[in-house]
This record gives sequence, C-alpha cells and structure tokens, in this order.
Amino acid sequence: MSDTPEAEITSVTETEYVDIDGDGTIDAVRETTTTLVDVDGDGTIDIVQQTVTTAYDLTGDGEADVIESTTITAVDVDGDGEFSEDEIEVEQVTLVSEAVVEEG
Ligand SMILES: [Ca+2]
Ligand SMILES: [Ca+2]
Ligand SMILES: [Ca+2]
Repeated sequence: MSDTPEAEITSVTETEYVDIDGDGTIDAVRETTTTLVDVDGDGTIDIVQQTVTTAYDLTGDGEADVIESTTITAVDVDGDGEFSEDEIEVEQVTLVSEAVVEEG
C-alpha cells in the first residue's frame, strides 16, 4: 500500500503481412507498436508512442531490403488530456540494404 503514483505502461504490437503487387507472395511486413503511458497513474494517458515499421523484400530472397520506420510521439505536456499539434512529434527513418544500392 502506497500513495506514490505509479506509471502504467501498455504496449501492443500488431503485425501485418502485405502483398504489394498482388502476386500472392508477401512482399512486406508491417509492424505497428503502440505504447501508452500513464505517468502519474491517474487513469489519463500522458504519453502515446506509435512506431510503424515496414520491411520490404524487394529482391524476393526472403530478407528485408528496405526498412521504413515512422515513430509518432505524443506527450500531453500541459496535462489537459488532449494531444494538440505542438505536443506531437513525428520521426521517419528509412534504411536501405547494400544489396539494393549495388543493383541500382
Ligand atoms: Ca507480391
Ligand atoms: Ca496520467
Ligand atoms: Ca495537451
């Protein structure tokens, strides 16, 4: 028993397989991870972070050639329970394997 507020963290990951060109073979795997943090444990979410990572297998060898990652971080700085535009940050990262770069 304690009056000290405890942070509550909830994390959910969803995986989606995408057939981009419709030939029946999976070309990309999309993973969405959503993390909700209630920093002070009052039941209102204070931080939401969502990362969408998509791995494309362009060469069809079963290994990811291009990885795209988008992270959205929303922090309720003023504590009004809403995420306004200035409280949301978006970061995008794209990684391309050397194999694809060499082939042009
Ligand atoms: Ca395909
Ligand atoms: Ca809270
Ligand atoms: Ca806010």
